[in-house]
Amino acid sequence: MTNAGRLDAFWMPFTANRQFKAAPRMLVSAKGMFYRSDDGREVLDGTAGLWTVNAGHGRAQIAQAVGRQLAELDYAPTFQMGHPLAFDFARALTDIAPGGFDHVFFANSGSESVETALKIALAYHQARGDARRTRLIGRARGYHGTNFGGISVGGILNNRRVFGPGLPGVDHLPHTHGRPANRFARGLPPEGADLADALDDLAALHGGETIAAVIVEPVAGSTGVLIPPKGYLERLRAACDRIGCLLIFDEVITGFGRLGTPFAAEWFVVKPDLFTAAKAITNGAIPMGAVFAQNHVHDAFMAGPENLIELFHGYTCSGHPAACAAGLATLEIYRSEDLFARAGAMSGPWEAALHGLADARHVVDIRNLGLIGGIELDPRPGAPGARGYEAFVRCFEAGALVRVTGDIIALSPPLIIEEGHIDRLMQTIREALAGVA
Ligand code: PXG
Repeated sequence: MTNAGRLDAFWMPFTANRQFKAAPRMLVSAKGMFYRSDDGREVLDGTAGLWTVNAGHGRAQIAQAVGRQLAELDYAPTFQMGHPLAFDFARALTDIAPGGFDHVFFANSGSESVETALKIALAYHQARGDARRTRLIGRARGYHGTNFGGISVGGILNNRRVFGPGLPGVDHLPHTHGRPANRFARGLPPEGADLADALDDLAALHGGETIAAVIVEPVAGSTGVLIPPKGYLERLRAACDRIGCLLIFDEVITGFGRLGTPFAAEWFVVKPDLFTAAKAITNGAIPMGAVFAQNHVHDAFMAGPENLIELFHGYTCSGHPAACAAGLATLEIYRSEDLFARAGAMSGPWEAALHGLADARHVVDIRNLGLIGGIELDPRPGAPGARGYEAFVRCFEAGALVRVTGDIIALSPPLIIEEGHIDRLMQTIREALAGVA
C-alpha cells in the first residue's frame, strides 16, 4: 500500500495532514532521553513528548504498575462508587501540592481539566449565593486546550475562528510578551508587571462583581514560551483579591517539576484558588488530568444536604484505575529520583547553553525558566511560520525532536536530561538553523 493509503484513516490532530502523510515522521520506540524513528535513527527528545514525559521514556515501573492494575481491576466507576487507587492517588497528589490544596477532581486530559476548573469556579459562586459572578477572564496568547470553554478563554484566534461564538461573557487580559527591554532576558523578564492591572480595567468595564474567575498559564507554553514578568503573577493575585474573583492557574505544562518545584504556584509563591494538571501526571503513559482545589473552594460545595450531589460534573474515566496506577508509579519515580530538584539544579546549565544560541542564525530572542526554553526566529518575510517549520524538520532529520509554534522553537526536555544531552540538543539546533533559508 502507498504511504497515503496506509496513513489515510488517522485524521491527525493539529497537523497538516496531507503534508505529513506525503513525508511522514514516525517514532516507533523510546527509552530514557531518546526516541527511535522508523528508519532506525536515535532522536533526542527535546520536548518530553509534548511536555509529558518528565521522568524520561520507557519507565518499567509505570508499565508494570499499569499491567498489574489492569489484571486486578480494569475499570470501576467513580460515580456513587469508588475504588481504592483513586483515593490513594488523590491523596498522594495533595501531598505534593502547595498547602491548603487538599482536594483533587480527576479528568482525562488538560482540556477536560480546564473545563472542570471553569465549571467549578462558576458553581462555587452559585454555591455561595453570589449568582452574579458568571464572567470568565482569560488572556491573549493563552492556551487552555481545545474544548469550548478552553478555546473561549484561550487567546489564540485560529483555535476559535471557525468554531462559532464560544462562551458568552468572556474577556481577555493582554499578553505579557514583546517589551523590547525583555529580549534575551534570563529567567523572569524585568518589565511588565503592570500588565496585571488590566484586570482592574476589565472590572471597571464589566463590573467586578460579575467576574467569576481569571485563568492564566503561569508560564505560557504553546504560544511560544512566554515567561511572566517579574512580579506579574503576584500583582494578578492581588487584583483578583480586590475584585473578589477566583484565580485559576493552568499548570498543564508547568506541573510536575518543570520549574524545579512540584507546581509553578510554589516556584512563584503565588497561590491560585484552583489549578489544573495533566500530561506529566502519569508521565504521559495513560491519559489523565486533574484539578486541585483550595479547601475554601471545595468546602463551599459541602454545605448543603448530604444526600445531594454537590457538583454535577464528571467523566466516565475520572480516576480510571490504570491512570491512577500509572500516576502513583510516576510520583514514586519523581520522589525516589528527586527529579523536581534535579530540574531546578539543571536549570542553570540549561539557561547558559540555551542563551549560547543568541548568535545562531535567525535568532531574535531567547527565553527560559526552569527546564523550559524558547527560541524566537525572525519570520521569513511574507511567510510566517515557514522558517520555524523548516527548523523543526531539519532538527528532526539531524536527530533532535523540538516543537515549533509559528517561528518560535519551544523546548521542554525530560527532567532526567544531562549536560551532554543539553550540549547535543543546542548544537543540533545551531546547525539546523545555519541551514535554514
Ligand atoms: N492547558 C495548557 C496550558 C496546555 O498547554 C492544555 C491545557 C490541553 O491539554 P490536552 O491534554 O487536552 O491537550 C494544554 C496542552 C505544545 C503543545 O506544543 C502544548 C499542549 C498540547 C499540544 C502541544 O506546546 N498543551
